[in-house]
Amino acid sequence: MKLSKKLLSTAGVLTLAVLGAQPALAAQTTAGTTITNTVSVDFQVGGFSQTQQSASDTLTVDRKVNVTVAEVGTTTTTVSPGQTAAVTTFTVTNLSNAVLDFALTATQQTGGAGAHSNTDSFDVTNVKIYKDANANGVYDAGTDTLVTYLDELGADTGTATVFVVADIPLSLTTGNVAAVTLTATGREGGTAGTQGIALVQTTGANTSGMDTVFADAAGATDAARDAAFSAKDDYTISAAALTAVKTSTIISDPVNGTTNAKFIPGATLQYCIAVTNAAGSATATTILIQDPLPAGLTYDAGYGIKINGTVTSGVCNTDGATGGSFASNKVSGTLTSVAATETKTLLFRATIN
Ligand SMILES: [Ca+2]
Ligand SMILES: [Ca+2]
Ligand SMILES: [Ca+2]
Ligand SMILES: [Ca+2]
Repeated sequence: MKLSKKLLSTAGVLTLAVLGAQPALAAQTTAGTTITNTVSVDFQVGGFSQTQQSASDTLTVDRKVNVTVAEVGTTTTTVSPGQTAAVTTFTVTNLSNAVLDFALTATQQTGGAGAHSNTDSFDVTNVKIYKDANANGVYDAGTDTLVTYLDELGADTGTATVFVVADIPLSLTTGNVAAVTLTATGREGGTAGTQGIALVQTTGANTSGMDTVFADAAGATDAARDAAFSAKDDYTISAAALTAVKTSTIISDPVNGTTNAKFIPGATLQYCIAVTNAAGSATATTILIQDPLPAGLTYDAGYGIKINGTVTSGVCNTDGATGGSFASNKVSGTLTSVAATETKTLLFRATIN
């Protein structure tokens, strides 16, 4: 703070008027601003006005560095095993009274608390950070910008939306969690288009120039007053857990007909492949079933293939729709979808040679 003062005459009657006083402002005064405060003193001697006296004080507003990072939304990002470009979203807000750059890092952890009362159990891969270039709050591949820092984020609540985008490995089961932490670290604004150098806090006494004070709080993994702030979000796996059961049932034979039929040559039997998805699972879709017909059997083309049928008390119903195909001695069919706890079937018939 720079002080310049003039001693005032004390004779006579003093009338004080503060000139240039500012009302309280909601917005923070920009760092580096000089504030000059001038006082004037009018007085009389023997009833005659004397020469006005004045004094002024000039100070330089110092730089308060403050930043927050917050997860957008309040829930985990639900993902499928093998999903690519899975997105978690954050906002970075510059609460400083200066335009600053913010270095961005996305880190993972091994175990420990995630962001939503859960526990980290795997790592995502191919982690990248994007800025929401078109400011629509949604990650747009090819439009939003791959970044390592936010350039020239405006003073006094300048904000940017940042996406952490990652791939999800296969072979993960429902409920697995990968936590990610986004950290934004304030840096000098430098020039536009270039990341500024690290900020240095002014140690010791106030100086006449623009000092720097770190005023940020402690976030998820950073400390208070370190020019950084961090927040967690996480990915949670919702996987399908399919099991298949294959059964054969005798329908008829050429001697007994349908009563007490046996697996003798010429007998017709029915195969049922029942696919079940476990409770709590994601719905599985486009479930391709392929069943090569073994030697000794002839496919019953007259009966055909029934798909998306049901099972009652462990017994396959013949309620599926005609579909699927038989080619190269192989039965194939695609079940549209199997939701959690649901069972659907593919059913066909063959005769014993
Ligand atoms: Ca992890
Ligand atoms: Ca966008
Ligand atoms: Ca910059
Ligand atoms: Ca901090």
